[in-house]
Amino acid sequence: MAEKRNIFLVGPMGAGKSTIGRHLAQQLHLQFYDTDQEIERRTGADIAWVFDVEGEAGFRVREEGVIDDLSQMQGIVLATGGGSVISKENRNHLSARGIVVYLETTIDKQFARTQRDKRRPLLQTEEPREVLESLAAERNPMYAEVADYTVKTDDQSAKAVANQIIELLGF
Ligand code: SKM
Repeated sequence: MAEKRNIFLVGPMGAGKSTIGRHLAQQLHLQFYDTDQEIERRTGADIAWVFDVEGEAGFRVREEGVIDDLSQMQGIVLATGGGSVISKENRNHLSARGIVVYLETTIDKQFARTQRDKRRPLLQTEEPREVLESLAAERNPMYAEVADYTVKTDDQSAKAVANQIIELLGF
């Protein structure tokens, strides 16, 4: 049987990776995974707990393990955590094992979509917008570096973005 290709979605918190990923997987009859959800499933605790107890460093170790395992599968759509790209090992695995799509968005949209979301311990601060801006400055070049394709998610529905990706990739 021909090898089934993977689609890996990268981008910041609030870019719509999980929602768009679900649409993509459904339309292409691929399996959908989300690294944050997989970390929670394996740990039996939520992301906030992992950050509290193990710190960000502990969370990143778990994230690397999950990305290494899931990216070795075939025929999946994977929504990666917003900080996955800071690890060179993650970037290498993603580029080598699938097609990487960067979902680009504005700070305004990110801010609106991440308010009250408890899976974002980095944003539990007085100044979440400033945090989003500084993460963007650090990480946007890394999303761009690892990406095979870049798609803007601002003005379209998740379904429309998924359709755009399908067309772009020629799936
Ligand atoms: O992986 C989670 C976690 O809250 C950290 C994060 C980040 O560093 O941008 C994004 C989320 O998807």
